[in-house]
Amino acid sequence: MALLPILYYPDPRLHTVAKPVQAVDARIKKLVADMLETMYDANGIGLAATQVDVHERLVVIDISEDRDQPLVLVNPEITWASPEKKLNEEGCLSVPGIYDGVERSTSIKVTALDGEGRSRTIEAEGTLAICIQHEMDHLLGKVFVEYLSPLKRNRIKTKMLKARRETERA
Ligand code: K1U
Ligand code: ZN
Repeated sequence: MALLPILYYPDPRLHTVAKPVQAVDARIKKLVADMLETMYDANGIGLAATQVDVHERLVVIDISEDRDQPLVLVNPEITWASPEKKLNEEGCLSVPGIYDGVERSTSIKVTALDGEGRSRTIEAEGTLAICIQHEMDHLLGKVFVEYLSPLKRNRIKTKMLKARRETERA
């Protein structure tokens, strides 16, 4: 297994629209293992392939306290989203240190393949529903800061670019 480098906002590659995974083969299984290792190492509850510069429809999630219940979604599609929405605080491994409110459906239904290529239907609510919607936005090239006001987004962009320059100088 290997740790994969995570792209940081405002990297333009984060805005790439992912293509469907053609087959859950050895390459995808290795990518899943590497993405899980990368997500656990970064203390995240989710990671989309987009964030590691792979533009295929694949996400990994683990919202369990003991970090032992990985969920792999290949070619996920939301088939139903509740009209009821709620504002929740979100973070993102591609925008470290920034947390802000995003309105999301409180419950969703999702179809996907699992890490073995088997068909699955998932009914999610609470943190899992929020996380799936956040990760599926990544697959569409959308980062959560795009839900915020242009003023907030520009401040975040400036902060991230400054942090990157300081890291590069160190
Ligand atoms: O996609 C990502 O960047 C992962 C992201 C998922 C996410 C967190 C919170 C709300 C929606 C989606 C993270 O894991 S950021 C890490 C983090 O801030 C966090 C970790 C554990 C619980 C809650 C937040
Ligand atoms: Zn994210």
